[in-house]
Amino acid sequence: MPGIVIVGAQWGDEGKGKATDLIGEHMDYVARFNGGNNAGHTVVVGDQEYALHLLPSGIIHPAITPVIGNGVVVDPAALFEEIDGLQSRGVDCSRLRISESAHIIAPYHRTLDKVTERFLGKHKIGTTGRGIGPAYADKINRVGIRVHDLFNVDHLRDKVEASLHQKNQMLVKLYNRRAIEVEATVEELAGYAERLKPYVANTSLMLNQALEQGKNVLFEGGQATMLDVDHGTYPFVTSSNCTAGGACTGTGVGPTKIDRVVGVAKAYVTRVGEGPFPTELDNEQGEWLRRQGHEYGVTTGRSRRCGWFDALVSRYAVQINGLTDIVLTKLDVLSGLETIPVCVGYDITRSDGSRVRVDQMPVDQAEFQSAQPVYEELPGWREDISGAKSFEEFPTKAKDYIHRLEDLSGCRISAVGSGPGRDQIVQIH
Ligand code: 2SA
Ligand code: GDP
Ligand code: MG
Repeated sequence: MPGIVIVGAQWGDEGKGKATDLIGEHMDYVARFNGGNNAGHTVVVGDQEYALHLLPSGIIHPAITPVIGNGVVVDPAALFEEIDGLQSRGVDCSRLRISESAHIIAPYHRTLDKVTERFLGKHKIGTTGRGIGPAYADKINRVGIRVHDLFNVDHLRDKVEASLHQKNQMLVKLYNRRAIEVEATVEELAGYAERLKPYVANTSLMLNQALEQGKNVLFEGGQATMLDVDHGTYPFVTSSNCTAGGACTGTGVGPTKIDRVVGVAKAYVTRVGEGPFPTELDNEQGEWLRRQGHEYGVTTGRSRRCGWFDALVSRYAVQINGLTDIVLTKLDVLSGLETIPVCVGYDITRSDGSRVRVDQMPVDQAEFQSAQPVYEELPGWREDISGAKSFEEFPTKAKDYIHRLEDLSGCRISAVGSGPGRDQIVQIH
């Protein structure tokens, strides 16, 4: 009864969509457990490229049941737009099941996301503007609206009133904006109910029963370890648990049902949005990585910040997620470099002003902000590896690079991406 979790091992966009699609081929269910339509997962099938946001990557496989778990925040407008887009390309979405307990992103969450970012000014997070943070804040504040609330209008009105009461006072008094109307919001949300209904299910029960019957379930993480609200570079994080533990709370499946945890890591590192990034290359080399790797946001189109592989980040991801395997993507992007720097330590400033060298992730964010990378230079390779079909076909220096990252991370690398295509991945173990 394999339950397999896939998580991002860095700051996102590592190629989780592709890894999920690959492993998902052998799965019966693919369940999203966190985030919402802030995610952008790319799946390339032949000459077709699919950009998925809220829908699980497994939706592309006709034999898989895609699931949106209770830990996800669902924007109904974005959901139907994505379903319509896929269906117009011949992808059947009727198998999708959505947890009745998942929280809803209401129009006011999107408004608040943008207003908050504007008011934060230089302290802004660089969010995707999809209303993710405000929707999760309401969940924690216990004034959220859940999927099943949409099916009873009186009940829904009550919830919307409770949710808007404090927000409207803030909008009017603090931000000098117009109050959000309860009735218009209720009308809009209730308007989605009929179309939503056939998709809604008790997904926790469904997944637990499936696992008991020996079916295979893949838990697909959105965003990544370093963006996790508890374990990431707080406050420059998203508002959900993107790490492996989130797979359990975000689907209602217990940890004893999880057999493997796969972390997806790029052969270098990227980040979008604000926040510290020790190996960032704010220079021509960073530009080169961005160009070679086509590093632009799938959801917002923003340029991704690029930098060298950071072994402290990957070691931390192994620890926080209990990774059993790493899938290393985009190794092809590094072809042609004379040498490749890999970060093996940080020089950080402690609160008393002293400078020390560390080889573990600092928890104190002021220390992390001060981190200067310490590099080990690994030899590069010239050959194009995009056509490699087996590990043996990789140049020796590429193999050495993989083995060194494996040693530094403390986890086996079980597959390596050699290009964006569905079959451009080489299995090692
Ligand atoms: P939010 O919108 O509240 O989740 O933003 C908070 C931080 O989380 C980051 N974040 C992401 N980082 C990488 N990829 C993401 N998905 C899209 C993609 C991003 C895009 O796949 O390319 O298109 O820009 C994603 N979603 C959230 C975000 O940048 C903030 O730092
Ligand atoms: P996700 O958010 O982790 O699913 O990743 P994204 O889809 O946002 O970004 C990863 C990008 O890298 C996509 O454009 C993928 O098509 C692409 N990609 C994935 N694996 C590889 C690889 O091994 N090599 C190359 N060149 N591109 C890859
Ligand atoms: Mg992405």
